[in-house]
Amino acid sequence: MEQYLDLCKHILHNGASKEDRTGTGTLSVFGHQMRFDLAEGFPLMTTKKTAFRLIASELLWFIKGDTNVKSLIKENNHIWDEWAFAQWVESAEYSGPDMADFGRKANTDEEFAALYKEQMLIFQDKILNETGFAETYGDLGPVYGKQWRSWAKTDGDTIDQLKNVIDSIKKNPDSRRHIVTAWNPEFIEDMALPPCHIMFQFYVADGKLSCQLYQRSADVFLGMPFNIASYALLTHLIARECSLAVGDFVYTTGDTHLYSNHLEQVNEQLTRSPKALPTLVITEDEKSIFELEVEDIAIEGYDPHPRIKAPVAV
Ligand code: DHF
Ligand code: TMP
Repeated sequence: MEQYLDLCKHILHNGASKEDRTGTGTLSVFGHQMRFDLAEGFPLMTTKKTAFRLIASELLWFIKGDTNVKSLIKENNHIWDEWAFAQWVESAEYSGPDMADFGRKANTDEEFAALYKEQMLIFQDKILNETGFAETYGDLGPVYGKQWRSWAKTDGDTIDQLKNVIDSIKKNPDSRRHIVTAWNPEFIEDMALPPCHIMFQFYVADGKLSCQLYQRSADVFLGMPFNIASYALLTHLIARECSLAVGDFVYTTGDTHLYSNHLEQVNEQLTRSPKALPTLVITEDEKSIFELEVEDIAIEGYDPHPRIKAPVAV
């Protein structure tokens, strides 16, 4: 994971100051690539404790074609809550205290942060318990799961890109067309957040499966550790499905940024030395990639440095 620490240093030294949609401000570079040999270990951050359970449960949520935060919240995974909450507090039906600009204000105004926490708890409770609520406000729109599993065709039919790519890897491993794309221009405006990890391609050589991801926008401190581990896990799961060994995960990013309120945390992380990488264990032999549950997937030998908290820009 030296590559990750090198990228952080590179951005700190060479990043351009850029304003951004969230009003937080970033240091940013454009166009970057890393490569992880998955046979050398599972690339989960060791210089900062990273919640593998959340990464696995989010990936399985994509794989199942789900786009509603209800199932994530049921698994005690709250990484997508803010973007569903935004839909609720901006709706005509919401009548609580004004939550405009809640993402930024919750990080800067303590009094507001308490109000926000209270509304978020009410929201989570409604998602889990109020009939019909999650259907309206928990759905993030046609995001990853929808595009991966049921991309809408003009004739009304749908395309299962994930099933198709598995079939094509099995039938024609040398193909140069093993592609899945989440960027569907027709539906971008209906999504709670336009996809960040946009397109991935598989490649087979010497009995090994490699994967390259293009990510248009990368929050290097918070999102990137999740994205690296998520696509490493996806590559393992697809390789298992196709009876192949794992090769490289090639990670290409566009706007690659450190938020201005993550700099102290990054500097803390840079004082730490990477440790041995953990290994991935799938405890279930019979289930296909479409049937696996989060309990079937574990990480062994993970002994990271402690967690470093940072606010997420909404
Ligand atoms: N927006 C921004 N600005 N950055 C993101 O990384 C991001 N990621 C999204 C949606 N929108 C985003 C989806 N993935 C966290 C990690 C990944 C993620 C969303 C949130 C996160 O907050 N991680 C924290 C807390 C995890 C926990 O609850 O334990 C972390 O410390 O890793
Ligand atoms: P943007 O849509 O304005 O680019 O904002 C999205 C932010 O979320 C940006 O900081 C990148 C970050 N992000 C990740 O880094 N990884 C992810 O998987 C997701 C969903 C978002």
